[in-house]
Amino acid sequence: VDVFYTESHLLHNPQEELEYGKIIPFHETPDRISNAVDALVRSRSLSFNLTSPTDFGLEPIRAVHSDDYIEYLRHAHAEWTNYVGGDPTRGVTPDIWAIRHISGPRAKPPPSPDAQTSLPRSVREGYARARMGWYISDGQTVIMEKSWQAIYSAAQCALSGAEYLVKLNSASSPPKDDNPVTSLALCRPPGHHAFRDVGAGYCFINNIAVAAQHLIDRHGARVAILDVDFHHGNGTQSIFYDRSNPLFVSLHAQWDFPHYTGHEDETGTGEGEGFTINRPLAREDCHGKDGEEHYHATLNTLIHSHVVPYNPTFLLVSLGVDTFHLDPVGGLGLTTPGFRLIGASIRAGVKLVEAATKRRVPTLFVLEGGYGVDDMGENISEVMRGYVN
Ligand code: SP5
Ligand code: ZN
Repeated sequence: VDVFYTESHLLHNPQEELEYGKIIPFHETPDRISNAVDALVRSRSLSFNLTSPTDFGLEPIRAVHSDDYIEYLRHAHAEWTNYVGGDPTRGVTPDIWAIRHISGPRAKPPPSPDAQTSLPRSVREGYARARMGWYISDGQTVIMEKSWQAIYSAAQCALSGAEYLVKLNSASSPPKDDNPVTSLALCRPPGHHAFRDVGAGYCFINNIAVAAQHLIDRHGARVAILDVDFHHGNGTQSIFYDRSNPLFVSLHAQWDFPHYTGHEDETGTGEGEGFTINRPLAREDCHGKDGEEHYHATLNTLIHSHVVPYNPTFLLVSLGVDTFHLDPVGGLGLTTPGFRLIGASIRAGVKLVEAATKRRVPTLFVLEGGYGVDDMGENISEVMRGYVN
């Protein structure tokens, strides 16, 4: 399995996050990826080839995110240090947030404090404070001095994984064998809580949305996104809510972060009606052996009732392994063999689409959450093993 990965993620190194009023050690740590890479390389059951991403530039990111938001991410740390008086070693840790639906249509994105140097210092300070709460919606999504480089590179990993599948698919078309066409993007920071112009839940750029949009724009793809992270992929949902391509399907824990979305009655709007599918699971229903079976049964139903009938030409999986029963942030009762089953269920669905359409369905796995640094490598590896076997 080809894996897209870069050490640039190390540049995103917050030490602490604000969690329900307490400052705690940052969960979304560099060793998540470092340990996962070690585990993949050591894996005896499957061979993983690590590849550095290609640089596709800013354009595919701008196809999903607004220019003012991208500019903010690039300058946030300098604004924090220069105007807010923030501790540069702690990084931008917002504790004010624009509640946009309350602020209403009169609320405006605050301008950059660097744009108008003739304004009084106090006004520019005000802009900088307002901006951190406008563009970031919680205190976990911390921006360090060099975070942008990691954020940008993570999106390039997802794009590279997608582009690699396009190449592989056209090289082997029509396919003679039954070999899976798949790749894995080890993105850090993750992406599925990132909106068009708001970051949240450790996410800044929505890596999977950028890859999906690129496949649609450049390759005329019909994309299905299956999100199996513990948390609802609210950013991805929001970006594509009024569209019929991509399809967005999410299976997640009920009433946990991001707290307000992911209910079954969120099904899309306008042209997108019916192309967003949510299945929230109660945590109590997912513990123990029966619980794990319940999880897999629900996942299978989603794949067979929604992903397969959509006949996607590409499948993108938001792969969070924070559903692992020992995960310190999530935890939905899944065991390591359960991750292998997730991969196998996805592959079974893909094979049905391939049989119906006589075309391969290249499948890109994009890493989202997973915080149990000792286990996540093995769990990721098991998903891939389940998929390719
Ligand atoms: C990409 C992703 O998985 N983002 C998730 C962000 C969730 N942040 C966690 C918030 C609070 C978690 N507290 C867990 C403590 C349980 N002991
Ligand atoms: Zn998650």
